[in-house]
Amino acid sequence: MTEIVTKPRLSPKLKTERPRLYKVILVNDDFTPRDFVITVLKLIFRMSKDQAYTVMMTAHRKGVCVVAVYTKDVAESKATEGTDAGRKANYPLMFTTEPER
Ligand code: TYC
Repeated sequence: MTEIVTKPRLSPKLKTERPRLYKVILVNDDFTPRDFVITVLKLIFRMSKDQAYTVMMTAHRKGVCVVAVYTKDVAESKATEGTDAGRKANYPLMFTTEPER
């Protein structure tokens, strides 16, 4: 009978890596009213009126704006919540997610 010999791992992984973080990105469109975008940012992303205005205007001028950074699950559910809020009101408002670095 042949004996099975397993080699011990030479360099065991000692550290637990931090989970990769994901950006939530607000995408501009030509139809969603500015005030509606601000309301969604305040409700879902807990932003102040001023923060929400700045983020909305950045997306409006540049096409996109990073809203916040979360773990994958949280980023995806917040992006879906924001996009759904727009859809319910018949606006094409869109949030996407993207891994950091
Ligand atoms: N561009 C829209 C308007 O002029 C406002 C807007 C800003 C919509 C940011 C979406 O992500 C957005 N009514």
